[in-house]
Amino acid sequence: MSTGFFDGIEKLAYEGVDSTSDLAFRHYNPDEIVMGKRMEEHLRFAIAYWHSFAWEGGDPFGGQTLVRPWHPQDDMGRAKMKADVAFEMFDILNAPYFCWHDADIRPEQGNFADNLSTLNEITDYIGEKMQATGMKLLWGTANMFSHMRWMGGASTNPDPDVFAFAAATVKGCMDATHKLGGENYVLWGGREGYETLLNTDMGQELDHMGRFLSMVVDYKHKIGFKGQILVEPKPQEPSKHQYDYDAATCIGFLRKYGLENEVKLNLEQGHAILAGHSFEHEIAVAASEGMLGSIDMNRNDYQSGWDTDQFPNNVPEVALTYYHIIQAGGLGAGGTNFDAKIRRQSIDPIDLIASHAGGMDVCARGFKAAAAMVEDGGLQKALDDRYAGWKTPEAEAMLNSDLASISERVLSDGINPAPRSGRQEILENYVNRFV
Ligand code: XLS
Ligand code: NI
Ligand code: NI
Repeated sequence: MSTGFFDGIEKLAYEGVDSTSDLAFRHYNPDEIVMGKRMEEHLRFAIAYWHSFAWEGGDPFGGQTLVRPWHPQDDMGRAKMKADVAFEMFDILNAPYFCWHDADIRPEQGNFADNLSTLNEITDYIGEKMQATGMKLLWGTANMFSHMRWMGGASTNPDPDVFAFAAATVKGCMDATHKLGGENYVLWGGREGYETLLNTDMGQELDHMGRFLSMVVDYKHKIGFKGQILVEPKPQEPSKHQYDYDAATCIGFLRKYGLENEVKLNLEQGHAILAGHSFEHEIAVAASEGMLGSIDMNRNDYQSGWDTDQFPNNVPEVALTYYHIIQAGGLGAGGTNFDAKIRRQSIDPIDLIASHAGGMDVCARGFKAAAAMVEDGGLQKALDDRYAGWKTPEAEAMLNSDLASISERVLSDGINPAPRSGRQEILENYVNRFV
């Protein structure tokens, strides 16, 4: 029985590029075969529960603007209604996956035992809905940043009782994710960092965070969870400085604590921008280490400098993102999670649907452009050409040589490198042919 929340909105269909409907796909056609596989299986779209169903429209200067029948979110009955509406939206959008934090799906109880029992109850309820619909869980995670108990950090909190509460919380969320067949478990540390070094022992906090993550990995093996464990880099916001600053920082952290073969990265477009990188930079860093796990797709406002979590709207940027993902072997067990929210003035149910439909279309269009570039091979050819010198026996041998021998060879052969064009503009023009 429908909740009626989306009354008047039909399940979206692929109508092709000429469609003028606000509620149709022009580019996302799940069954279309691209590079030998259905588009749905390449993109693995997921809907983030928090932005669409838990966020009430507040910003740092004002409170709630979104008025929903499942508000106030402090009651189990209304949490179930929220789940009913969420599954109606998943169906309308024809999205195969979703993601949650514990705090998105169950009401906060103020103590661990009740938080756990409500989480178990609501995930049983959600599990039945997954069974009935075929909907899948891309990842679960714990919200260890909103409630005041986390204000000084979760695993990095100076208070060991908060560390304990965090460990118990993550155990409960991992159990629930495992129960629902989740394909990944994510840790993003919004409060794992500091507001001021004046009150922070960074070395001790990093050691605690490393130990905590090792316990997460141990527990994954203990319960036989087959999904990936992912950490999500972000440089700041809400903390002034977050320890999981960017992909390179996270990789260094994982290596330091011996977790590089156990944990991969969930990379987010807006977080890359906050860290002063492009999204493809972060993907290339992770891919070069074999640590690309999944992506959170969104965009930031380039003028405001905040993590605005808007829906992606820039096909050329998205095309380069997927180009690097395809080059890295695809998303694997990861997916494209819309960690994106409507604006606080977008108060109607239709805004929730149109925003996701547009985001899915932008991704599909960028993905198809990326696939066409990969199939054409122009960028790869230019790359092969640029590095061709390294295929010669002398060049290969040099990497196992030493400075003195190399110096002798430079003198005896009179080596004097000839400058070569980097061809950047030609390559940019090339990309523009596809996007
Ligand atoms: C916040 C993060 C968050 C994570 C999950 O900026 O993106 O939404 O994806 O905790
Ligand atoms: Ni984010
Ligand atoms: Ni995210």
